[in-house]
Amino acid sequence: MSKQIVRPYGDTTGDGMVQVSFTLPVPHDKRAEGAAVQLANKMGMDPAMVVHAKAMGDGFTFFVVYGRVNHLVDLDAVRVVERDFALLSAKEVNTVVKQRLRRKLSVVGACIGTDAHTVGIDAILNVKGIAGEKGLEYYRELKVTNMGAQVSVPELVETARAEKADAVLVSQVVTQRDAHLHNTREMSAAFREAMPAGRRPLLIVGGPRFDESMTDELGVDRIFGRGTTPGEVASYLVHALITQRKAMA
Ligand code: B12
Repeated sequence: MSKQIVRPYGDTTGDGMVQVSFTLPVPHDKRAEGAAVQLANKMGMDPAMVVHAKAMGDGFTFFVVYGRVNHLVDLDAVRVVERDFALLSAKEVNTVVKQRLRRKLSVVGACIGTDAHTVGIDAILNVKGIAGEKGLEYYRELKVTNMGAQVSVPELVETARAEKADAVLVSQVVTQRDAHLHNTREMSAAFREAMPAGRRPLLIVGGPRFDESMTDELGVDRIFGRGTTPGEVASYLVHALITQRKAMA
């Protein structure tokens, strides 16, 4: 297979033009714009042009800078987590759960720590769903317990136990000081401590700023990023809890 090298595209194919945005802790004036260009130059953009600058409260300026980079992208060196399970319809999910599990599959979801961003987990769990897909509550063979926002890890473990959860779905949107990583590690450690291996529910986290390749590091079974749809999650549950488990047994 031939190596595939590409460059960014702005006005003409392969011209190397990119656009970046950032904020500097300086009031908006000419010097601030010069500072933005200096940073862009140091990032490898040359020439670099400030195309947008706006004061953001006292002493801060937001910039959009457009410029050329000389870096090449090697498509053969790209490493991503590909979907390794079949996408099933809601009907197919219900059929597999009913025929193979012979009981409802129990799912417990929450936003943990101080995180109150429930829109993402609600999109996955609530009937209304997202992107034209209904959420997991719509699936007849799934039993969903949505604990909502700011749930503590002990509360989550307790509810997972009470609901005999097959899977625990945790959302983390706030990433300040790596809160999403700390909270996820705390959660996975708590489940490992509270439940013996083999009895612990499948641990799934999701949120827009997770690196999907960090499952081992965070002690979870799967990470879902931005743009996830309920159908992908339901299909993964069937794959991990029923299809794959049966194949391994
Ligand atoms: C709406 C919103 C709020 C609402 C939340 C309301 C609610 N009930 O959720 C309110 C106003 C309360 C809020 C508050 C705050 N917010 Co806010 N908020 C947002 C905003 C505008 C949209 C988030 C959203 O709803 N996205 C839509 C959903 C559908 O997308 P999603 O969360 O990515 O979910 C999808 C995937 O990620 C994935 N997914 C997510 N979770 C899960 C879980 C599982 C198990 C799975 C499988 C998949 C999955 O599937 C979902 C569907 O595709 C973002 C900015 C932005 N445009 O993203 C800021 C943002 C997230 N907020 C931010 C901040 C800083 C705050 C505050 C700290 C502000 C403050 N100083 O008070 C507070 C924190 C409150 C708290 N304690 O958590 C920052 C976070 C920055 C960071 N690096 O962490 C952002 C990025 C804004 C910004 N640019 O600064 N916020």
